[in-house]
Amino acid sequence: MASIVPALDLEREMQLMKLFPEAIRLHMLYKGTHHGFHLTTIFSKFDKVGRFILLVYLESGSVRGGYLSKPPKAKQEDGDAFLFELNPHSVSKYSPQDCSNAVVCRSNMLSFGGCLTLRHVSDLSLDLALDLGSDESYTRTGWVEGKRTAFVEVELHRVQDAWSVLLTCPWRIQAWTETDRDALKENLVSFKPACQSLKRVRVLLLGPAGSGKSSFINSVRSAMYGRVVLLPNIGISAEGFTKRLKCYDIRSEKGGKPTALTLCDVLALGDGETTGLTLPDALAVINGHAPEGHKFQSEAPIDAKCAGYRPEPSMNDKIHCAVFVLDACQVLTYSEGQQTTMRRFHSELSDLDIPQVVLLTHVDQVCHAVQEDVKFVYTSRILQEKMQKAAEVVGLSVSHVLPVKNYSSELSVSCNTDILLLNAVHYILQTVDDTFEDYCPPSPSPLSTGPQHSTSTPVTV
Ligand SMILES: Nc1nc2c(ncn2[C@@H]2O[C@H](COP(=O)(O)OP(=O)(O)O)[C@@H](O)[C@H]2O)c(=O)[nH]1
Ligand SMILES: [Mg+2]
Repeated sequence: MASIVPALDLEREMQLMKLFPEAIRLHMLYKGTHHGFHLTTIFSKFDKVGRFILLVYLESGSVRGGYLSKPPKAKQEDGDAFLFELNPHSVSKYSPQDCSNAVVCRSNMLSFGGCLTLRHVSDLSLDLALDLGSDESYTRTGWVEGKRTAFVEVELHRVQDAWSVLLTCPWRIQAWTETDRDALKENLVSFKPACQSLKRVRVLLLGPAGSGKSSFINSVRSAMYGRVVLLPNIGISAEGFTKRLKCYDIRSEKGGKPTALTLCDVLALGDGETTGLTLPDALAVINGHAPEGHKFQSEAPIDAKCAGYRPEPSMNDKIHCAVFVLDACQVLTYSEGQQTTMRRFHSELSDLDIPQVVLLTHVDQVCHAVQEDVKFVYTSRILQEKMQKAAEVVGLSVSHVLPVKNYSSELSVSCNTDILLLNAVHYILQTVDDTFEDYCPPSPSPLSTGPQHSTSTPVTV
């Protein structure tokens, strides 16, 4: 089933979730265009126990459906059943008025009163007909489509308790208190690279368009400032919004002293070698040749002729860590071209001994428990699976994958979101220190050996 994707878009899935008082998760059991439009096949997909949702996608674009609180049987009442209708920006729920008629199951039909009926027919190419109506069995649906309403898809989903997707013990240990957040902030403020010759740590964010690179920069700033920072660098376009090399200092607070961390945003990675950031341009940035503000152009690769080109960059002009930013919603569907590009970058950067990590964003959009509270990242089975896949996409081990939720729609910061973001930063800085230790003499100050944790427990990877 893994490769069969429900036709339900995220907006409608969220609408559906809201019909339940508790957090739920859907697991698809049947999809008409994949399994065939036969009533017997639908019946065979019901488990012996459990709750279910039947979805019918009408040709008109509306989605109608019914909820069954138990598997359908010839004679039984289902007082918890309900019908629903999902349309762009509106959702309606209809409760049963006659429980004995709420769900009716016969060998040739499955019906929710007289309002939604799937019938076996032999005169249609699909073997399945849909009748929609309105009667006394449910509160007034107002459905007027009538017999043989045209539909494009039918799906059956098992309804699961969202919490059952959680492990009993987290697989990484993380503390989630305000004290821990403050300690992580303080770690960043007081951080000095262990390598004496390094003034600042310059981190390059690499990833497909829309993966959340620019949002991460804003989110780390937000965590430091204690309020959501909105910069005009976020946007949705196929090839990405950022076209220039732009480096952002991370300050301890608004107008405060810059910390030793600089996050660099570049053109998004493309699909294959012909679009997006090219490997030679990325290497020019990593090796410190490209000036701040350089505009990437496929027809004009970075070379000595570029304005501001640094022929002999110092160690402080270079990039000290590459972060691959991947979207948890997309991680299973990145194209072969995108995956090849990322693995190629990973392999080239490994040859240069550049430390690399993977930042997995959008974690709030793949697991309802995590959406509720990001502290469930390390107990969510879904997230664990996505992190493994993210590691595979780039070619790194899971221990290098850091889940984060960027601030995207909220107007104020939250403690646990800050902790994930700052922990990612902490891990990146630690990785840089570990790598550069082999190249430079350590700085003499005892405070410079990386973040000082008093009460917080950094993520154990
Ligand atoms: N829900 C959610 N949305 C995100 C997250 N990160 C980024 N976004 C949204 O994804 C879109 C693309 O993000 P952006 O930072 O511009 O991607 P970039 O092209 O990699 O720089 C924007 O609408 C962001 O608000 C995240 O962690 N969770
Ligand atoms: Mg961007």
